[in-house]
Amino acid sequence: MLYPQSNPYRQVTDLAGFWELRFDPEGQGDQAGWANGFEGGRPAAVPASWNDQFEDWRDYLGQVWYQTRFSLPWGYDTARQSISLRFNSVNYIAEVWLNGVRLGQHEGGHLPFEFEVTPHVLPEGNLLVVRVEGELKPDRVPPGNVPLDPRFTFANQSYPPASFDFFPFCGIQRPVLLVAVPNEAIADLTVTTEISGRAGLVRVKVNRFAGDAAIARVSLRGTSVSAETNVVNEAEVMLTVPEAALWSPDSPNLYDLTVELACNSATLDRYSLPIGIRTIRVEGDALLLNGRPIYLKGFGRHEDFPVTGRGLVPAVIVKDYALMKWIGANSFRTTHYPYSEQMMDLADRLGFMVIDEIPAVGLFFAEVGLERRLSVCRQYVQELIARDKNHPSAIMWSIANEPHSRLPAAKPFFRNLYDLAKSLDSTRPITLASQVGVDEESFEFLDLLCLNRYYGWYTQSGQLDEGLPLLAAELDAMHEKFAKPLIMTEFGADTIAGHHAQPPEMFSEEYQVEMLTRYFGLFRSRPFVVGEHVWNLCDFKTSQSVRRMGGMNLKGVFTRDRRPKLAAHRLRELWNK
Ligand code: BDP
Repeated sequence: MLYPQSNPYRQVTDLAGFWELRFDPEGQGDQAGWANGFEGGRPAAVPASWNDQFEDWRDYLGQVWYQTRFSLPWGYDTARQSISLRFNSVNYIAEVWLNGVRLGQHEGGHLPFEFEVTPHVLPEGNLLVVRVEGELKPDRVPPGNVPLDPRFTFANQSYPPASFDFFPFCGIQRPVLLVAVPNEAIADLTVTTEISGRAGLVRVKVNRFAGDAAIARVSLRGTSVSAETNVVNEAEVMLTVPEAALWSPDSPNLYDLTVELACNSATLDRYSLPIGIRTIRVEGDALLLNGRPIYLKGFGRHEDFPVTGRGLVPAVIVKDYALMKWIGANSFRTTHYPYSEQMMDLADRLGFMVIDEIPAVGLFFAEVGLERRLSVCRQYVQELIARDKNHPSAIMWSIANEPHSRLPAAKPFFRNLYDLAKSLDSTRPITLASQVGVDEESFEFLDLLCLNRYYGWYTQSGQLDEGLPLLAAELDAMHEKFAKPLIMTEFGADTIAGHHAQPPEMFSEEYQVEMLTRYFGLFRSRPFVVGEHVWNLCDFKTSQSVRRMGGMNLKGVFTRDRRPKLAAHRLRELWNK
């Protein structure tokens, strides 16, 4: 799935703006035919979550209707082009109508979907209606409203009752794009790279929508490297780049790959894609980038900001990368759902390694709804790999965060997802972030271990002296049992900015510093630990509960408005040593 772009053969228009929105708690819109348009909407910004835009619907997750009108921009031509609508992210279920024609629906909040609209779109006065619904349900992923069970404490005690620890923001949260491509367009590109001596080998698979035989010319701008092949539906070429400038966090070199499709000397289509030449693999106890051991320093994060909720805010993306660079991080995990395409593009450009996670947080394995949860997760794996497979920054797939894996059904569930992911992409390691550690049976086949732990916080509270040896013992036990490298994907302490204590006490800035410093010391003494991701880059909004003062998770090293706590300065020292 190629991200839309504009060039002499393609066109993309962002439908961002003030749409109209109507909350529909009684479900009257279905009977009243709001799919054909409705009166009485209030202005709502798209893209953005709806929750923080209004003071009267913050916790509402039920049905809402959005609508907007648009004209076909100059240059769009339904006779010669295929026109589609692409939604980058709508949480959670979206159903879409154009001019009263139902286009389809999509489940899942953080991955793109599109509908072809060529036969339905008018030159002027198009009416686009989207029904969105974000209820928390046990058979959705991520789940919510899970029946009472003491093991699922977030679900028991929080409002809204999510089975995960971040606010369940809803709405049209990323851009909606009107896209035109030529009828015979390039449908997809798949780029994989290898290193041979000092050369880079770039394999490019070209897929086309229907059309007569054409020639695909593949080249790297600024080099003399190119190749061409005949293509009807699918074809592959291999480029050899002598003296290749590899992609890595220290030097995130990108090449501009251009694919041009031509027939009888007429160019039909062109697509340009920044690519990085790099390899990533697990060998023994090490994670190797370009054949050399690499250590991940960074964070779990959230797409979260006041007022816009989980909406795309490009300035916040730039700011977060600036803070991560300043502090010395080289990586992050897309906790707990895929981040925007824009975030991934900048990771490529700025040199961040990304553990790319599907939105499978809070998974549980009770039989009811299990099959449905699996099929939704399979859909997520397919959509994520289709979206992000060409990013050099995406170094690993994560197929879950903290599943409640103690039931026997967990292992076959993850085996299924692992096999699917491997069949779609054999080049990247696959993992999950575990809360059951040594009992996570799926680590027998997953490529690498990821562990989340809060010794000195949720357990051994306030007693790092007690907690650290337990963590050490657990790391060793996991290494002993699975003999694979391990990334510490979460650890941290809630910290009230400006609250101080000596001796360090929970919630003080000093305690966060003390905990992170001690954890780091432990990781350095275990060579099989290949990464440390602090929880969290910034404070972030959650549901309300007794564990979340002000409906906030305060484990940020920066505040929600991106100001450093003491720990930010400490991490900067440690990571820049
Ligand atoms: C872990 C979860 C993460 C939470 C964190 C915490 O993976 O989403 O926010 O704990 O409690 O269990 O702060």
